[in-house]
Amino acid sequence: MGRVIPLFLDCDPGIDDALALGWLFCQDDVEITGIAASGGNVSTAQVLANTLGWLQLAGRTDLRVHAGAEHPLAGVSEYAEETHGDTGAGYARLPAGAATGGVADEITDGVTGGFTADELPAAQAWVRAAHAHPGELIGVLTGPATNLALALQLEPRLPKLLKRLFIMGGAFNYRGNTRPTTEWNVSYDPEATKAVLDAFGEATHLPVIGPIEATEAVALTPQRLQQILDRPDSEPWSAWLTQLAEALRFYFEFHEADGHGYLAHVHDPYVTAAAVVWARNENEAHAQAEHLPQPESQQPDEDTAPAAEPGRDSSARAADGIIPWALMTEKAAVDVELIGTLTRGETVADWLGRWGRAPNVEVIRSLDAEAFLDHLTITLRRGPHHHGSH
Ligand SMILES: [Ca+2]
Repeated sequence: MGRVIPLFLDCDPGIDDALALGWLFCQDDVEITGIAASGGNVSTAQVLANTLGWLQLAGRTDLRVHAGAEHPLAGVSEYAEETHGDTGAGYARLPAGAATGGVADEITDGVTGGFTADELPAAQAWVRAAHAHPGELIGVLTGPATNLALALQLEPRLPKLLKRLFIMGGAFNYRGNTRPTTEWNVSYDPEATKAVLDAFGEATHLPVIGPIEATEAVALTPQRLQQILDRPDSEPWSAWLTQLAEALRFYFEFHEADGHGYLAHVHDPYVTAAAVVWARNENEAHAQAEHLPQPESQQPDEDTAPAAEPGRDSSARAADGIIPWALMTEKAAVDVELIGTLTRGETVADWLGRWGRAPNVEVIRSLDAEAFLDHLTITLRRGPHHHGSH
């Protein structure tokens, strides 16, 4: 196992957020330093309860969950119950988190209540995580950017303190999934996304954004889900997967009603996995460089890279700097439309450099969705290695 990767996840479970959490539970070398859960798809209290429920069901009550902002920076919340169900977890029945209580009936034997959110609010938790791991922390946003924007007000050096930020969000020159040209996370809090993108242009590694025109390719089908579920029974992971399947059943139906077919676009696990595998590749490239006999030599080439560890997915290219599973990325000056009466919340990339601004984001333009889905299927089917050792 390589170096431990400290990671802070800011999410809004949300069905594909739950998949991102599940993928993270299966990574032995990731230290989840904190999880921010905030409103967006449903209320913050409900999202908090969902997050605690998914963690409790997986036996991960060792993790710290922080309540995020109640409302976007501009103050008006719009929920999306039609997308993720009334509770934000589709048909899944999660253990009732003690944070709010009464969300769902207790469903599992032997899982006790009392798992509550950490007292520290999400914005402060971002700052604490960055200070605890200066230059090392991977930040992942799979919900609105509100908490991170608030954290930047507390600690403007966050872009320098993080190793890299990965964002699921936006739609570039593409039909939206919320309003005609907007993606949900950005549409919910455009001011927050703008504040984050403006600030993180200063980062050593430009933030990476996975917009829906790229991530929609990650379409999980009932056949894929069956491959994940077709495994030896082992608690509590089997129980976790059973509820995930219930959540996805709702998501399949939603996508079918929306004209996409009986499947689910799962944006969040891709961006989360890309963040971790990128950090892993970076660490390996550095370790490799330190052991080269000629320190003046440039980056190691792929031929001399160490053999992949057993179980390590080889579909994500190992070359330094490449975004895993991405086929094409593009660095650009990106901004967010705040005023447009029809287009508020649209992400705008200056592909031709007409603004004369330096690029502030690396945009994923296309990805190898089948390779990633293979990886996701294998990972979730295998489950966590060291469950219960925390
Ligand atoms: Ca999400």
